[in-house]
Amino acid sequence: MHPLQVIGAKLVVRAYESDCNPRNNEMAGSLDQANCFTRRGEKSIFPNWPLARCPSSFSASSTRPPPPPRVALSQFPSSRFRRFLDPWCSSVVLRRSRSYALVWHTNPHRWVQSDGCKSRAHQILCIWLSSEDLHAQLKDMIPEQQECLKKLKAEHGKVQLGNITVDMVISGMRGMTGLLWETSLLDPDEGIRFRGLSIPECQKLLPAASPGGEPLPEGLLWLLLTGKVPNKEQVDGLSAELQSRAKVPEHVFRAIDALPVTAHPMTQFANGVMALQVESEFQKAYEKGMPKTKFWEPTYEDSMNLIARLPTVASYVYRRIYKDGQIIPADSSLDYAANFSHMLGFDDPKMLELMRLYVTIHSDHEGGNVSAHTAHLVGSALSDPYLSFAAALNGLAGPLHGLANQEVLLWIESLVRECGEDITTDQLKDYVWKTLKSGKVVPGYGHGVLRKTDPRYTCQREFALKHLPDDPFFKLVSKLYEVVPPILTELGKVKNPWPNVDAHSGVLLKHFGLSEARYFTVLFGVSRSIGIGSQLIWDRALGLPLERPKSVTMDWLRTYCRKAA
Ligand code: NMX
Ligand code: MLT
Repeated sequence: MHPLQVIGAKLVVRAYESDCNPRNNEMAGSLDQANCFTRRGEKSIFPNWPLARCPSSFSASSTRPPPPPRVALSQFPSSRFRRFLDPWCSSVVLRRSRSYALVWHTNPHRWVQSDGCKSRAHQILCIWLSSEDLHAQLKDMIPEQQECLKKLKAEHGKVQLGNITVDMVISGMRGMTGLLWETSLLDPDEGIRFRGLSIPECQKLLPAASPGGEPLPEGLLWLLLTGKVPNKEQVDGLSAELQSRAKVPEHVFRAIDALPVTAHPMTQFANGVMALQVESEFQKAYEKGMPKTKFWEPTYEDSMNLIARLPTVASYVYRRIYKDGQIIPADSSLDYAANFSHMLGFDDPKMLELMRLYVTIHSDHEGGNVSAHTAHLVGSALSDPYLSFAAALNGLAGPLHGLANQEVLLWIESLVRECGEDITTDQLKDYVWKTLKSGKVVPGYGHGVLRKTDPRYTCQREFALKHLPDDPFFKLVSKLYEVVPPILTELGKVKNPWPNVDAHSGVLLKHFGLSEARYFTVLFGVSRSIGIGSQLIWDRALGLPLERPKSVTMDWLRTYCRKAA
């Protein structure tokens, strides 16, 4: 392969004679392609690059640098670049940033005459990752967003957003605006918007595995982090980057194995996440000492590594508990969600599509929900993303939050056990009332913010109508949609009688064979890492401070109200 050759449709390689600084030479190809510049040289090959960054084995004064050692090109963020570089056999990365990588390599096919002897051609290859690279985009965006926040604070810092009532203080801060959360916003009637895009808009705009398919969660990750809709190449690059980060250290599995196999899957999963923390880049960098302006960089590394590694940890938990510990290795040809489904043991193409949809829609739900808020709170103490996310998982494991998906399927299964599958509307009503009268909530219904049917429920319903319209459990879920809201309304106190995301997810998974309800919240957790990880990066990039709201006692409230009256 010759360096001047155009490789595939994406890589443009040009011979380049003088300055190879990619920042100064935006010459090859379009910006949404990865541009590669090559420069040949036997000596004085580093006029523009700091020598301190070169391998110690050679310097600018060397007439003929020794061939660089063979290095694993796994240091590259994308397997595409690895594939591209492999044919040159021996290459060494001289300098690597997120926006470009400068590589010294020896071309085994090309010999040059120099100082009277023949040697292999050495070349400097500069790969500009440019817009293919998420980190580079973020780096460009951050100063601008920091300025926006500074301006907002300076110009509007004293503007009131509402009154805090005693009710709000007593009732779990409901309706109190108190958090900055950039990645998504929840409207009580419309539902979630990810960086301004509704779920149907995401389904239309985000790249899919095949045309017309469900969005790839990698695309959503890109959107949450940058606010921009990525193209397919960018999403494929991100898939490859996540794959290259996905290796889970052995001790994580041993940490999970230390728990009884009967431990709840969420306990095993959270334990695995805590074990992953051993590799935190943020913790290492903080211990060494780093300026506040750099905090976001190791947070990025940790968040991306965490997101990348969770499917392996989560599927290990599943296979350990339910499949006699028979682990299925990752398939690097698959995207993030499809590979997760594959490692769990489900390869039906429709299940892969379901997993893409599932991971996308569960990823983020603005900042005030228990899991996201917990991560934000813990992260505000500069606890690293692993610690923050493990804390979030423990909140997600509660039945009023993420565990509701487990509760819904168990509740429906117990209904079927009691009344059979051909249940009448009256039987269904009786069952709902029986649940309420026993002091339990109807799982999957109601919400702290939403006041209409959750659009996440609606898109799952549409998925079911398309792929499994005759599934008996789907039919039951549809009947419950007719029966439950009027009953909850009749109860008088329920602010939102409509179904939320958890009312639907279980029956879809069950249809494709993933029927172990106790495991469902782990799937929710894997997905939630995408929203939480993205926001943690922005928390650190924007320099958000320690979260520390004021609390008061009942006595304080009484005295205050007496004085105010
Ligand atoms: N079944 C029975 N009672 C309910 C329900 C329900 N589905 N939803 C709300 N209520 C009750 C609630 O318990 C409260 O009763 P009380 O005054 O006796 O304490 C009353 O109605 C008022 O609650 P709301 O203000 O409507 O709801 P709140 O914001 O406090 O709670 C949930 C929101 C989601 C915790 C609540 O609706 C619920 O418990 N739903 C069932 C569990 C569930 O599906 N959770 C999943 C939420 C989504 N997620 O994935 O996290
Ligand atoms: C979520 O996805 O986090 C739930 O819908 C709960 C919430 O938003 O409060």
